[in-house]
Amino acid sequence: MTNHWTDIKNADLVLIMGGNAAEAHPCGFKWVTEAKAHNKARLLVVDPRFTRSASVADYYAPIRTGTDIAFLGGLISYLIENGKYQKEYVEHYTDAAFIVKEGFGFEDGLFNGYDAEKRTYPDKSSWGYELGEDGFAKVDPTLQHPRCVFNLMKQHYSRYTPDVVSNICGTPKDMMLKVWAEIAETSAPGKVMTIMYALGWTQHSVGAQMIRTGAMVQLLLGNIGMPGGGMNALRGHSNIQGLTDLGLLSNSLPGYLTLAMDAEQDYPAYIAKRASKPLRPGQLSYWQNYGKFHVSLMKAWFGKAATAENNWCYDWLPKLDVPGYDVLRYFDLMYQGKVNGYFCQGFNPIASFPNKAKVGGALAKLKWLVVMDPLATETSEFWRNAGDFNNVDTKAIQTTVFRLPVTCFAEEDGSIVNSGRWLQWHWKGAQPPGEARTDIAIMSGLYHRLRAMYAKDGGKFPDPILGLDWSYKVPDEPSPEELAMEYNGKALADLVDPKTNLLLAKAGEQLPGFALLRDDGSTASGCWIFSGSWTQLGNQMARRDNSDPYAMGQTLGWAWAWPANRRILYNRASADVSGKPWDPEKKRLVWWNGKAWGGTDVPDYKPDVPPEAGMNPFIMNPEGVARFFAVDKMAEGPFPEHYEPFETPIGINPLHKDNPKATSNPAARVFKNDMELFGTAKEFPYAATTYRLTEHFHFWTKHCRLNAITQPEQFVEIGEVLAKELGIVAGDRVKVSSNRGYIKAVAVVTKRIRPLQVNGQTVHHVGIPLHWGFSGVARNGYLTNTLTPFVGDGNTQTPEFKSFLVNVEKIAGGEA
Ligand SMILES: Nc1nc2c(c(=O)[nH]1)N[C@H]1C(S)=C(S)[C@@H](COP(=O)(O)OP(=O)(O)OC[C@H]3O[C@@H](n4cnc5c(=O)[nH]c(N)nc54)[C@H](O)[C@@H]3O)O[C@H]1N2
Ligand SMILES: Nc1nc2c(c(=O)[nH]1)N[C@H]1C(S)=C(S)[C@@H](COP(=O)(O)OP(=O)(O)OC[C@H]3O[C@@H](n4cnc5c(=O)[nH]c(N)nc54)[C@H](O)[C@@H]3O)O[C@H]1N2
Ligand SMILES: [Mo]
Repeated sequence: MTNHWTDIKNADLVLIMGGNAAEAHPCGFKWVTEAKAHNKARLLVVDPRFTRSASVADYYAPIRTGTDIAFLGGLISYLIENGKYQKEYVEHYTDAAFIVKEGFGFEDGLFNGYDAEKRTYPDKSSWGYELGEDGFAKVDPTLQHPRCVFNLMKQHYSRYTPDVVSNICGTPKDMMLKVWAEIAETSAPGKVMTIMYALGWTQHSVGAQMIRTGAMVQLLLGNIGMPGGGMNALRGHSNIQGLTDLGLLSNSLPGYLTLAMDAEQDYPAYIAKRASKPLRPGQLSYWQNYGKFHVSLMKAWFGKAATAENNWCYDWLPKLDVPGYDVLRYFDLMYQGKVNGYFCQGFNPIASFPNKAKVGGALAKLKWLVVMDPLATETSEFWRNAGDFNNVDTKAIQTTVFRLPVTCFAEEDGSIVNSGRWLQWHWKGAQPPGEARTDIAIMSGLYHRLRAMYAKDGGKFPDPILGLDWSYKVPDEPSPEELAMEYNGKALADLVDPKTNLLLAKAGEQLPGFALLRDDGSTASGCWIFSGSWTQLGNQMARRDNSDPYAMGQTLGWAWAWPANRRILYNRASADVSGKPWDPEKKRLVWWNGKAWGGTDVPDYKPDVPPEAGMNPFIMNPEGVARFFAVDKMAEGPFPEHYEPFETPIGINPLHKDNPKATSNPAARVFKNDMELFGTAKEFPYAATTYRLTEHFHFWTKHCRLNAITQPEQFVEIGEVLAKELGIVAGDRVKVSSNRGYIKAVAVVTKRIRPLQVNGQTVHHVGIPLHWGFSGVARNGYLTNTLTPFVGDGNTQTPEFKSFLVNVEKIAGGEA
């Protein structure tokens, strides 16, 4: 989230699109209710299904799954054509005025530089700003230049007329225009919309671009950095925000630092590439500090072994030969028989990843599998024949499975980062049962054994394991407190301010924040963005002061938010160019008081830089402003374009009928054997989408009798019109199949899913909850991911769980 849960109460308009917060985030949804009750906010929901969120909305509009870029691209055009954008904000705080290089272009659904064979854009050199001789980007503040970002964007989305968009999305035109018109009202400087989204946007082959389009709308409306505004990703698992913060993705390092590619063996070049110099005069470009964060991380990991002479152990870090080893890639490698062993920690991939047959087949090729989980998951029993639910030949599977029972979060102390980036300390609520041990104890045990083996036998590359600094008080199980202190970081030598000669921190002291981090080896910090969470004053995450002096819900004394206890990112943009809040009465967040920036939040800015200095609010970007034009950051192009899901019910992209290369995301990675497994609308005519229910949490709660009682049996949802066509009534058993397999479930026939008119045909949706499986105390069922396609988003590789094709048949003799 750019903002946070409590702040939603400050919204004038709430758009829930690409998620179902009332059901999947029922506690956080309270703040939508607050906004409605106390701020007269309106709630709009755009979803293929009339959800529990929709049931309490002021207005609901249906949309065909996978078409949000068209819906939002049309909105961008509508806002520009009708002058409904926050002009001052767009001119000063975005890249609208920046001039794009001459070679940049877009034709037949593709940007320039495409290589169809590789399915990528290897040459993105023209996806950038034109630079002047001074090295700075050229701008035209009058927005007249034909190649300024604003005009290119206007031109790009001029194709997205209401008729075109309605024809793609299936949203009736009047409903779509009603949603657009309401959203457009928040272009007034003091009026704010928040966008709440989750998997309805992320789980598509164009998911990251859907989110970008949402952010572009928010920038046009001047809603980023504002209280009650922002782009708010509602995170899933209780600590999934912490997972990304700590760099647990295969290509990241803690604090959103990035692992190097193979070609980046040269350490200074690795740092220089990430420490971008400002692209405009007077801008901060905060990533210039990259080297300080990186060296401090290396000091936390490798201690004394990391020295200036050995480039702080840079050579010890792995380098990537491909952009990332995401789960899809790894399972593909496993499926090819290229993986011997797999540690599966708190993850149930045969249930949660697409194409169960492929995931199960991959696990069967392993020599060994270790599952660390409190529960006996399907993954740990993938070899067990469970009849039609898991039809495998147990004898043919040779994988040795080790099951290590672990504690769960409620059985240990620690911190969890919520969607709003708050690190909240929690305390153990119960003793772990039986032989369960903590993840920390198991991982430490593994480390010590590996280390002993490397010390004894040598091996190919023992240095990083032998050189790791493991000076914890209890080496067999470092405490959560000690680890949290390590993330925060400490001074390794006395830190003196070079200008004033004042002592900033004594050697050994916890640091007050990341501003003190250095690249000379005198500081250590395991995750720079967490610096400030455990200072000399103690554990800031354990704070529970909810006083709110300005009644703006920022509660700076409650827990601790990264970065720097700042609650709303980019909050300098909540004030106009002169430093005054756009709405000084109801939307005051930070402002210039004549001497400094301050207010109800920690300013996301240099506190002593006056407005007239011309430093812009988006200090992490070298431009200083926010980007409509993504330069070369996105796989499929600088402006989001609508592409169909890989399994499309209409077979073509109505925007690019004559170019099949632009039907679906041209830059999404597809493995060969998966391409062949995509189905077509001829055999599988219905658009399917999968989702969760309040009563269950993924695949764990079927181990719990109470949850099993509240939602006892696997079902699928189909609309009344389709049910009638297929002769299905509520309670019948149906078979739902895709080109990868089938499931059988009870039919729920509902008015909540209506047929949509798309490109001259009727598109029906089928809704499939994901919670059932072949383990646990609930009535067994089929794994929903038997059906889903093995393809991910072009940037994140998040699977396309939300848009695929199925057929539905009534099972003979399966009458209610
Ligand atoms: N009770 C409960 N709560 C949970 C979870 C749980 O299992 N149970 N899981 C947690 C986790 S890990 C996560 S990630 C979050 C997920 O939170 P959500 O993303 O809110 O959960 P989903 O049920 O997957 O909802 C996605 C919604 O998107 C809609 N949708 C599908 N395709 C499209 C599309 O193309 N466009 C639009 N606009 N909408 C679309 C679906 O109809 C559905 O209503 O929930 C978390 N909360
Ligand atoms: N078709 C379809 N598929 C989906 C989705 C969808 O919308 N549609 N959503 C996707 C999303 S967003 C998600 S997040 C995934 C969820 O997929 P998974 O993460 O694979 O599913 P969970 O059942 O949440 O599995 C988490 C496991 O962690 C265990 N666990 C709990 N606490 C601890 C602990 O402290 N330590 C350890 N080691 N284990 C612990 C639990 O017992 C559980 O078995 O599913 C994805 N799959
Ligand atoms: Mo999730």
